[in-house]
Amino acid sequence: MIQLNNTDTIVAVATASGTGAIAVIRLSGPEAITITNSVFKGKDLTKQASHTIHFGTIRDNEKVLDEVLVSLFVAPHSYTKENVVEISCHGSDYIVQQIMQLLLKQGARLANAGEFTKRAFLNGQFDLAQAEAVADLIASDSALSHDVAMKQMRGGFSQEIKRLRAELVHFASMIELELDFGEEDVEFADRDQLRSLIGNIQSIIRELLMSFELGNVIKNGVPTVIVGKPNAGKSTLLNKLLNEEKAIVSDVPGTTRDFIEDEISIAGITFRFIDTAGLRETTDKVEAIGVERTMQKLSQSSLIIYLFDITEETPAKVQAELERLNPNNLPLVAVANKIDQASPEKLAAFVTMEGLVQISAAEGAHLEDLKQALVEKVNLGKLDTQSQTIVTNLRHVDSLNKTYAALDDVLNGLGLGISGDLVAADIRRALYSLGQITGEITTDDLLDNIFTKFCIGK
Ligand SMILES: Nc1nc2c(ncn2[C@@H]2O[C@H](COP(=O)(O)OP(=O)(O)OP(=O)(O)O)[C@@H](O)[C@H]2O)c(=O)[nH]1
Ligand SMILES: [Mg+2]
Repeated sequence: MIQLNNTDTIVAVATASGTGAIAVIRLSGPEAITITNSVFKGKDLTKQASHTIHFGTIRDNEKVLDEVLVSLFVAPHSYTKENVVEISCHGSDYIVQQIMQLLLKQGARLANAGEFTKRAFLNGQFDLAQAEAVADLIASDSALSHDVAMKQMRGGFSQEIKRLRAELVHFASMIELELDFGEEDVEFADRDQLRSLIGNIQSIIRELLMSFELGNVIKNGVPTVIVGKPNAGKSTLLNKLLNEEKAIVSDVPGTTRDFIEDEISIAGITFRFIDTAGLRETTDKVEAIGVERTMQKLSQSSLIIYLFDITEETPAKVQAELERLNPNNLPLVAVANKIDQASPEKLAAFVTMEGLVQISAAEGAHLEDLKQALVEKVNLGKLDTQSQTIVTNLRHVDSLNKTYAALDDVLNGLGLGISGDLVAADIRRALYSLGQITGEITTDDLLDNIFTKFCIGK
């Protein structure tokens, strides 16, 4: 474990900047309480019990800067396991800056991004995967991403990894014990058991890796591209979905030339909608680039909305266009637009088209049907975020892949009957990769990489 330089007392504003009712300034470190006490007029904070709140004023010499509430958390009963103080002051940037400067003058130093959480990890408050989940939790913006981050923070994922690791450690030590006996031909580690354990672990890893695709959707949203011919009403639909005049709408075909995108949450799932340039043959240079980009986006998206003007099409033409645009059968929802202008005969002609959603984007009619169809296509309905472990972190994916490959080497080695020390080395390699997920194995670079992605004050 990395040795902690915990002589510093760090300080940061924990709330977002800008004017608010209240701002919170947070300190952590051995001097957190004494430094605060030196600028606080009220009770003597150094003599108060942990988990108490105290009213008083913050003073720069005799000048009162603000009336505040100070919350005390005495080591080790705090987030970082160090002394922690939270000063709740009035939420003016000016007051916050004045108090910050005062605390810095008294010997605190500005915290780096993620430094509070890094200290919490280094002091054993939680493991690395849990620490990373804190960042995910702060960034979560839908019910599902919140569920998954919360579960990871509470240790669900870590437990699974630690369990696998413990079983492997057992075998590694048995094999290493054999080595101690040198010439005597002893086998403490039952090779068949080892093989079946590795098979088990590999199948669990495969499952975890498969969950990443889903985890990614939950964390980053479902990229959903809206495509169709010019003037179909794509930009109108985007605006209606977002409830905002985000894209330019006009009756001139070829209005949209670049993507316009934004996200909303539907039934707890984040959808990232991308409006694109209408698809047609064109001699306009700029529009042609737009069309090319639409085709690119189409192939990169997880979900496609194909929108057409019902007054201009027949079912056969639409079907042909769908086959041309989506040869690989990506998840697609076909949507007929402008039903407010369609004749009854026209509407009747399309009723048999399977899975077709009919809307009027301009009037905002039947958008609920469209939303429902989108949610069904993503098919997260049966996802159980409470009991299923879902991987959302690219770093974890990388470690799981490395573990898997090392376990393959163990199996190959066993098949070839190679010597125990080589088998043990491959097992150790698998253990190393697994240990990186929860932080049993860490390096300074790894930690820096993770925690600098946090916001300051967390
Ligand atoms: N009657 C009717 N008109 C609509 C509807 N949806 C869109 N329109 C009109 O159709 C025209 C084109 O709409 P846009 O949203 O700009 O179409 P687009 O698909 O983004 O077009 P490009 O950006 O050129 O590819 C505009 O005049 C809209 O007002 C609808 O449901 N009903
Ligand atoms: Mg448009």
